[in-house]
Amino acid sequence: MAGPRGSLKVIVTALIVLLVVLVGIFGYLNARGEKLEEGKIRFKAANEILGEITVEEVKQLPAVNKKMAISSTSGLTKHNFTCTPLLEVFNHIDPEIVKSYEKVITRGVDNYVSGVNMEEVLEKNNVYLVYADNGAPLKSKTGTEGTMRIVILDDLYGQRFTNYLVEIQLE
Ligand SMILES: Nc1nc2c(c(=O)[nH]1)N[C@H]1C(S)=C(S)[C@@H](COP(=O)(O)O)O[C@H]1N2
Ligand SMILES: [Mo]
Repeated sequence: MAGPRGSLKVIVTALIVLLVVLVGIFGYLNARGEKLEEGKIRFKAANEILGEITVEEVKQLPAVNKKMAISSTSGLTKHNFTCTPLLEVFNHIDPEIVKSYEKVITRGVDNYVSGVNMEEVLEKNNVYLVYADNGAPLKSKTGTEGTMRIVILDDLYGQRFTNYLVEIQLE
C-alpha cells in the first residue's frame, strides 16, 4: 500500500507528467507562432500581428503588368511581372498603416531581410508585390506552390527585392 514513500513517488510522477505536458504545450504554441508559409504574408508591428494576406487575396486587388530588366550576379534577366502596388495591399489590411509607420521591413522564408521606407511605398510606380512573371505564377523556394516577392522599379540591382516573402514588419 502507499506509505509515505509511495505517496512521494506519486507526487513526483505527477509533477514529471505535468512538466512534460507543459513543455509539450509551449513547444506546440511556439512552433505554431513561428511557422510562416510561402503564399501568405504576415503583417507585424512590434509583437502585434496586424493581419495576413494570401496570394489568392492579393490576386483580387488591382493588377498591373510591369516590364523590367534586373541586374544581378546571374547577369541581366528580363521580366514581365504581374503585381499590385504594395500600397494597395497595406490599404486592404488597414488604411491607417501608411500613416502610422515609417519603415517596411520585408522577410523571406529563408530569413533574407530587406526593406523600404514608407515614402517609397507611397510613390507612384515604384514598390510592387509580385506574384507572377512572364505569365507564370512565382515558384516557392521548394518549387511547389505559389509565392510572392517585393520588386522596387527604381532599383537598378535586385538586392532589396525580397523573394519568398512571408513577413512584413512595420516600424
Ligand atoms: N528571399 C531572398 N530574396 C532575395 C535574395 C535572397 O537570397 N533571398 N537575394 C537578393 C539578391 S542579392 C538579388 S540580386 C535578387 C535576385 O533576384 P532573382 O532571384 O530573381 O535572381 O534577389 C534578392 N532577394
Ligand atoms: Mo544580388
